[in-house]
Amino acid sequence: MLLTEILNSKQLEVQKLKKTEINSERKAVSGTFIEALQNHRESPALIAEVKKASPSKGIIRHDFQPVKIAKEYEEAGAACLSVLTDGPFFQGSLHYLEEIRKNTSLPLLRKDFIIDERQIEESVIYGADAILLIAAAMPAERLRLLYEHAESSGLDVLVEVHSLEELKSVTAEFSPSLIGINNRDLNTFHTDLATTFSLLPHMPEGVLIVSESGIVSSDDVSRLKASGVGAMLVGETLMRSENINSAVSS
Ligand code: IGP
Repeated sequence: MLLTEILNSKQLEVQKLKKTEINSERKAVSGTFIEALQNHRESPALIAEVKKASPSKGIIRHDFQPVKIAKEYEEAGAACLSVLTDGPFFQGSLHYLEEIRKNTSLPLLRKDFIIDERQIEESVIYGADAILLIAAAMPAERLRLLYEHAESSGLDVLVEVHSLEELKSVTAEFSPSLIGINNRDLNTFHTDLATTFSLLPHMPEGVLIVSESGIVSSDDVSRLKASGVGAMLVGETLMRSENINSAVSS
C-alpha cells in the first residue's frame, strides 16, 4: 500500500532531523488558518494547493514556479494556500513553503505526512499556519498527541479522514475544529465526491469541514456548495489550468 510506503520513508527522514534548536523568531498564531476560512466571502472557501507532482499522476505542472503560482492564487481570491512539502513522493519542499511565506500574506497549510513532533517545530519555522494530520497514518491516540502539540505551538490542524471508521475513532479520542474529508482513496487513487456527501451527516456539530481532492468541475463546486461544506481543497485542477485566475472564479 502506498501510504505504508510513504510512512516508512517518512520515518527514516524524521530520524535524521535533529532536535530543533529553535533558531527562529517566528511564532504561529492559533486560529489564523481557520478564521480565514470562516470569514471568507465565499462558501465553500477555497484552499488552493501548490503541487508539482503526485505519486498517481507524476508531474502535474512542468513550468512549476511555486511563488508565482501562490501569488496568482492570492490575486484570484483564494482564502488559504496548501503547500506540498514532501520531497520523495510529491516533489515538494519546505523551501517552497518558506518562499511562499515571504511573498504572500495568505494563511498556509503545510501539506506533508506529519508523524513526529520535530516536524511540527519545523512547520512553524518555515512559515506554516496549519498542518495536516492524516487519520489513516496512525492510531487516534497518537494523532491526539500530535494535535495537542501542534495546537500548543500555535498551529491549526486539518485532521484528514476518508472513512466513517476513521472519523469515529478520531472523534472518540478528541474534538478537532477542522476536519478534512479526503475524496481520494489512498490505495486505489480513485476519487469520488460521494465520500464527502456520505460522511457529512456523521460530522459533529460546529466543525468546519473541508472537502479534499478530485474537485474538477463547476458542477462539483455547486454540489459542494449545496452540501454545506465550509471549504474545499483543490490542487491538480488549478495546477493544470493555463489561467489560474479564471479557473478560480469559474
Ligand atoms: C488536492 P487534488 O485532487 O485537487 O490534486 O487534491 C489534495 O486534496 C491532495 O493533494 C491531498 C494530499 C493529501 C496530498 C489530500 N490529502 C495527503 C498528500 C497527502
